[in-house]
Amino acid sequence: MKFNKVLIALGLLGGLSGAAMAQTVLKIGYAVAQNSHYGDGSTAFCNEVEKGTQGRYKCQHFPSGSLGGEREMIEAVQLGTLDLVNTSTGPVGNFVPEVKIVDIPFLFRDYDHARRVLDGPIGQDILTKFPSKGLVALAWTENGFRHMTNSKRAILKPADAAGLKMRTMENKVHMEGYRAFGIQPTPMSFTEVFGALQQGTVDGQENPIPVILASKFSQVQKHLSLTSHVYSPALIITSPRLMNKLSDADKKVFYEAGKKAAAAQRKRVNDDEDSGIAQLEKDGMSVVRKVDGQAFRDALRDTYASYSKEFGADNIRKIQQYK
Ligand code: EAX
Repeated sequence: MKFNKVLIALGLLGGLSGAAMAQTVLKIGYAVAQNSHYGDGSTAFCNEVEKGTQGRYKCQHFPSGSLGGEREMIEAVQLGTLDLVNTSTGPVGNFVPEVKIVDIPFLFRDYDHARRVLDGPIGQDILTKFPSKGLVALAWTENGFRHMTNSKRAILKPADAAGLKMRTMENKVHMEGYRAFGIQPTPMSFTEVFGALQQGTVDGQENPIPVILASKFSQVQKHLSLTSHVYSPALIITSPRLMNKLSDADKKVFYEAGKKAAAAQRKRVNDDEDSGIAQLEKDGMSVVRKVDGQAFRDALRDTYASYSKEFGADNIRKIQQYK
């Protein structure tokens, strides 16, 4: 009799641990190398999910655009062939138009301003617009303030950038602004940028320091100008399909993991900004620190009039004046 009880207990234990330990592997994709701000953010997210679900969920990383560019990965999340993507807002406006307003050049004063707007009611309200598009945005992570690089000449003011063929993200708000600087914007997926710079298909591109570092653009670009012409937010995005499978407790874990990802990714952006410019100089880039920012803002005056028509002057002012 006693032996049976032990057998039954063992059976139950085996069953329980088997069931409890059933593990779901989630695929998470991002366009930049794993040793980067995106890698840090995604790793912090996955560690928190694994810990918070006692190992019932863990991640498999697909960095460096190994599953395609950001637009393709967002489509894959919508289709259910990818579970998670950590992406810039670059192509997101094509899926969720309400996001486009945060891509306006010179909209944010500095990192503190941008982070508080996105974590505050304005940013959180934008996240509520995703489910109706078959997506769920778990949190605002970060790409960083974008700067211009090119192989031709130093850029101090718009006139220096005029005529340059610059790769841009697939983002109409950016392209409209860059045309006002006289740039010929050439939208392409991030997965093609290094090759296009190397072959000279384009003269330059624009990205935050962490991306320029992680993607070794110093090997194919001579000039870096610290234009800070636009703040580039990022997001961790999944699908209603995945979220609907989660218990309420696990949903909480995923949103908490989003916060952890944001903190880790923003920290890496800060660190890369602190040490990265000197590193890029060491790697042979010639850096313009004193850019005429006002001249770039002035060049955007008419474009801001069209942004106001598209997004509403009040909405833009609300963000600009957010304390
Ligand atoms: O999000 O496409 C870009 O230039 C982005 O900054 C890059 O994919 C990282």
